[in-house]
Amino acid sequence: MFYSETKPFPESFLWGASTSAYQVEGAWNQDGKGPSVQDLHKPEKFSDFSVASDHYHRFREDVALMKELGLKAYRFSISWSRVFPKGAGDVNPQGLQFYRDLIDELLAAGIEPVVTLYHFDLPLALHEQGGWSLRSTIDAFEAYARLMFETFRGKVKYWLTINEQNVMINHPAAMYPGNVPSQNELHQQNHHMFLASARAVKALREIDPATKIGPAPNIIAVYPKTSLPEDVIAADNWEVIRNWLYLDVAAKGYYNPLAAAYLKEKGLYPHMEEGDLELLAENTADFLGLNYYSTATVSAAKNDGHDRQPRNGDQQTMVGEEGVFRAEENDALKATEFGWKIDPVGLRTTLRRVYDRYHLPVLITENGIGGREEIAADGQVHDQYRITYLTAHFRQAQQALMDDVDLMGYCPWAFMDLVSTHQGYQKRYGFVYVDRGELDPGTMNRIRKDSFDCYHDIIKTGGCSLQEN
Ligand code: BGP
Repeated sequence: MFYSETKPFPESFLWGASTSAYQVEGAWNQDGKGPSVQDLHKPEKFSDFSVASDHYHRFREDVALMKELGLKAYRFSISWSRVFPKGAGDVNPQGLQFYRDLIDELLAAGIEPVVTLYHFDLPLALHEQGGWSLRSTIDAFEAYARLMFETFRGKVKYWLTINEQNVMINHPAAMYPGNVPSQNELHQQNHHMFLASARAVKALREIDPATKIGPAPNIIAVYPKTSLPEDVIAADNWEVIRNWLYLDVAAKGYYNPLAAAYLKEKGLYPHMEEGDLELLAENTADFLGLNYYSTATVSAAKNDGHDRQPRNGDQQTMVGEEGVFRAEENDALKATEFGWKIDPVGLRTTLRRVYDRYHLPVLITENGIGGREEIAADGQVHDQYRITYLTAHFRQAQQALMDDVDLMGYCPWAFMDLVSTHQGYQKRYGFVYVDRGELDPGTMNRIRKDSFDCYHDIIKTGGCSLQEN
């Protein structure tokens, strides 16, 4: 649909940027921090998370750059094991102080903190006891969330519960170095994470009722490969299993019936205790965060032993499931150098589908493009490909606003270069370049990329500069 005139972004729009604790902070064992599951990763060719972008020591310089960029919001996560080194029990005062200082620095710079409680970095001590397979981890999460809500009452207005719970269930390898749980166990863990989020929502309503909270799953529109009705229904099925299972619990407070039918058919429906469904029903989200990078294209399963392909996928490279769907290439779309399909219109489609289902405000908590980059001879970093990617996506977000989607804001991934989940610093995402090598920490100097200036202009003009280029 074409509109005769482009409407501006609202004044209150949260122009933001994202990071997560373990990918950016470093200082993995300093000032009393306990290890998380991510600290077990020791890749030979890629950076681990021990130093990362050294944000822990340089956060004031980084916040000054955020202010210069013009950010209205900064979405980051708290490292649970920096605050509770063993996940539960004793609090690490220095860990808590780091987040007090960071949040105060942001507020002094006029930047709204949007804080994720848990972004892939379960405290190792909890993991070793059984992690999300145990209901005691729900109690630990609630205690952690309560402390955060009490500590930052009146300062943080937007909380996110769990980052990409659906990715942790569908692509679990990155969360469980060396030992991926069975499908049954994963879906039991999934249920426990739903309960943990609902307990956090309940706690926030008691502690700081004016503050808003929501989930941050990875949500993408799923397309049928052809107009064959069998392909269309396969796309519907996969969209329900991958997306709506997660958002229905968070937003509506119940298991999607089709997703439940799938889980029962596969023998994966979780064990529930009395009161679980009531807890979910009574504690739903105020808004929906979503991470969007790409779309998926699928065709009907043949149930012939070959539906599961390709064998290895990541969060954006779908792997088929026997008897459910086949993953397909979308030949209409170009891909990033890491193979993720680029689909700005898919962002508009995704936002419309989400808003149509839930009628809740939506915040884009991640979206961006990763690529190999280096400092040019002129000492600058020229990332025109990121400018092209982001401006195309911003324009589609604006179209979604015109479609009447209640879009609160947009936090591209990432504010600065950080360790990617699979490719270290070979895959960079930031507006700010971090001068470090893959294994060599380098100078850690921060360099504004060309996309920094472009995003600065977009924010400054409230999106008007998007019409100019
Ligand atoms: C999301 C994660 C982020 C981030 C991003 C880019 O799934 O929430 O933590 O890593 O994807 O992914 P990658 O680092 O694999 O390129």
